[in-house]
Amino acid sequence: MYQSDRIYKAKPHLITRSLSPENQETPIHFLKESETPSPLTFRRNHFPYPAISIQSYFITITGSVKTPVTLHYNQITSMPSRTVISLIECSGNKRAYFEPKVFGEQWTEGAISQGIWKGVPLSYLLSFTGISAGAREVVFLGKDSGLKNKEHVHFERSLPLEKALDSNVIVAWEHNQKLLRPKHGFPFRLIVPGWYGMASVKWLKTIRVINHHFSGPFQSDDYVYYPHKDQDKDSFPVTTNRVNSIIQHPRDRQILKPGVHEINGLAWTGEGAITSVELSFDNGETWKTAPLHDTPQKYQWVKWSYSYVFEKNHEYKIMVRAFDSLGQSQPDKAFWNRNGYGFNEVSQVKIQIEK
Ligand SMILES: Nc1nc2c(c(=O)[nH]1)N[C@H]1C(S)=C(S)[C@@H](COP(=O)(O)O)O[C@H]1N2
Ligand SMILES: [Mo]
Repeated sequence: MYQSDRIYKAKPHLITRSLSPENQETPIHFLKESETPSPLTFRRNHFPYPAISIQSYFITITGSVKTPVTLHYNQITSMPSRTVISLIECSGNKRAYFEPKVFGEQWTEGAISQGIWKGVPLSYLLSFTGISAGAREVVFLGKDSGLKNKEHVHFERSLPLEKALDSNVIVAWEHNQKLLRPKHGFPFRLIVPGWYGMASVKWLKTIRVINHHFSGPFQSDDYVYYPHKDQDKDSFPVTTNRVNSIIQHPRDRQILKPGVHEINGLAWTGEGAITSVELSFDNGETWKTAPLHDTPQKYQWVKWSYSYVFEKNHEYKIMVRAFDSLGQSQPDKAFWNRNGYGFNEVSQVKIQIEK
């Protein structure tokens, strides 16, 4: 290291995909912390940021409930809280790697971050209103809105009642022990551990219990797996995160010196927990188990690493696949779908070793 590197210290920045609405990736290869700092947490928005006034901020709980309620900011933040450490991954993460290519934000590997979220369990909020017989889903409306298919709509999504009542689903107002930042949903956002990011509705305004199936544009057009290019048959909704991994070091196409190098990265899944991570140096013929750094926790990524001796004047392909407790693993070939969700093909980097 040159002396001046210490003075002009380089820091990671977000990787920009678009500015309005703001869509930026986390520089995930350069992060060592298990909680992504707020400024480096990825940002995924469908509309411009909404204007928020805290004095007049209420959340309304309505629909198929016994007693509808309107709760002020201060009422909610003084409720019994719970802290959940959870990653959030956009279902479009790694979309850029689909073949054939698909339309949409061309995320590489950084539409994922992990944080400490504090808030009140949604089930506690719903205990105030009670739930009417026949209730099926809970709909969450965000304050942000704009034009979609020529109609003015809010970002709005539903959860099946059973998932909504899971004690890990919270209405959060803190991220990494600080007040939630405006870009991540201040004053309140839903956190739905185990589901792809679209479920974690930001700038939460209205909670509506319904006795039928919700079908808004962000529920029934977007965030649906369409396996065929030209027809909608066999479609099904995007819900839980697929088992997945990333190689943080070495980076793809990096040139390294001969000798021992540590290969490291992250592995995660939706429901269930990571059970093992395997690496292959021979195009998938044989696999070696990589030690995990911690006992895998539900809803959190786990770090893994593996040391290997690399010979001079050689090219290597390093492949990585994770397994989870539900018996799922990363496939050799991604499940192609028209809108490009849930890419979790076996991870790989190619590296070159100097002469
Ligand atoms: N109100 C609202 N909530 C939203 C979105 C949005 O555009 N509006 N985007 C969703 C999607 S697709 C993702 S991946 C996550 C991203 O959360 P972040 O920007 O805090 O990282 O928020 C979700 N919640
Ligand atoms: Mo997303």
